[in-house]
Amino acid sequence: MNAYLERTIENVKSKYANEPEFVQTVEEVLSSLEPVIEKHPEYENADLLGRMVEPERMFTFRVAWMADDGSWHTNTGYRCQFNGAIGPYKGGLRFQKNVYPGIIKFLGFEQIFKNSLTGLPIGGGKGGSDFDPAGKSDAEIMRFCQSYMQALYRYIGPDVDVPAGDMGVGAREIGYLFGEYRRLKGTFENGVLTGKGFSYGGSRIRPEATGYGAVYYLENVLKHEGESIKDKTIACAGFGNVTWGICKKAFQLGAKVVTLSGPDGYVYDPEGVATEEKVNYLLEMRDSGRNRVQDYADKFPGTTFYPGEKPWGVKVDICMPSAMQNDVHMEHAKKIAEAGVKYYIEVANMPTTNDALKYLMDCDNMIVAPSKAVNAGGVATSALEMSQNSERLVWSAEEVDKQLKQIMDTIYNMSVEAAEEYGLGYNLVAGANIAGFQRVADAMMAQGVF
Ligand code: 2IT
Repeated sequence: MNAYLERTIENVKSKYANEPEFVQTVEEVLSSLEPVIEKHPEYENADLLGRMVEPERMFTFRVAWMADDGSWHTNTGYRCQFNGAIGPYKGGLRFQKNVYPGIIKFLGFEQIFKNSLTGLPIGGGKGGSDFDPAGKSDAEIMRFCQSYMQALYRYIGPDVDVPAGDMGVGAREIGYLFGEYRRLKGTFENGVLTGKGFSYGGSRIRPEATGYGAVYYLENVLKHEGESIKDKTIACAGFGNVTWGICKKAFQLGAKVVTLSGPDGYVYDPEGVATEEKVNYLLEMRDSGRNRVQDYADKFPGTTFYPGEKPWGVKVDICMPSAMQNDVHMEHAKKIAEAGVKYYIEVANMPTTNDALKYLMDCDNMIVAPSKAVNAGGVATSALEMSQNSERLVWSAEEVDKQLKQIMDTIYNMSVEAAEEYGLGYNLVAGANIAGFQRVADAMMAQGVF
């Protein structure tokens, strides 16, 4: 391997041994970049890679909040402003018990390249808290969000850093966060957050965008193989916002999502999540806060619940891991290959361990697409929301959807072309890393060393 590349990876490995998710994404991205680094020896002198793996700024803050019983609790808030070379920092907030710097930094690092791939002017950032939303009342969520924003508001803004949702942060939380920002600043700067409700500056299609975008990307992959999405079976994981969007679009296009998963196991629905009632039920499941996928099997006859198991190994045409990081390990990858799956389309951020991803990419007849390209429709539509906010305009659903589709087609084409340019053949994983990297690298080189 290129010595500079290898040294950068080794430095991150030894420095951040206690942040394995961050090390994992750095290894995955950087190891794709060998031909680019070989072609650009000037990067080493400017320590471009060393700077790229170091966040421009990252901070923690105290978030104290009162529970309904009057007791006080304290959590850690995070924001990582990873790379601002091509635009204001942009990326979601994740509220989940397991959040720690390694999770925020892996998500932030992925976000840099994903945002770059959209072709829009957005830098990479991520934030969140180790707050556990499970079982919290609406009033508790509101007080937590208000306290969180009291600590964060000075450091964000429509031209500075624009947070959005991620796991545990949906339209409700964004509403409370925005209300507190507006109250503190005394200005209506709705471009400071995306994923807002439609009544105060949210974009049409933003809730659906990540799932829709993933399906638009998938259609490009299928087209390359001379196939169409109609009648295809898809294994999804999770049942949250992203999986809901995939189910909705797949249903519209005549494909069937036959599995969903949760912390309790997975469900198999041979008829697919392919009625309006079923698609809408996913929203109910999410809003119930029960975090149980078994509820789906209990509600719809003819479906089976497999407690404690994952859907990897079910015979389908397409796997779309859309739940969370490191959901698919080597043992699952082998089962996916054995089941004769032809398309492995990552959707969640880093859903595959690095060894499992390499295994799947090396399988004959398996096409692998990386999440940072496939799920970029979400943040791309956030950038469209920012555009509408700054222009004080509202675009129709058709207009946003049309732009989303165009962006996904462009991301796919740019990835294909970048891999080909460096002699890597049809490699969507390396292509996305290279295309995403190149734009940020050019901007950083142009702006001087800091
Ligand atoms: O992972 C992601 O891209 C997101 N959670 C969405 C970020 C955004 O700013 O819309």
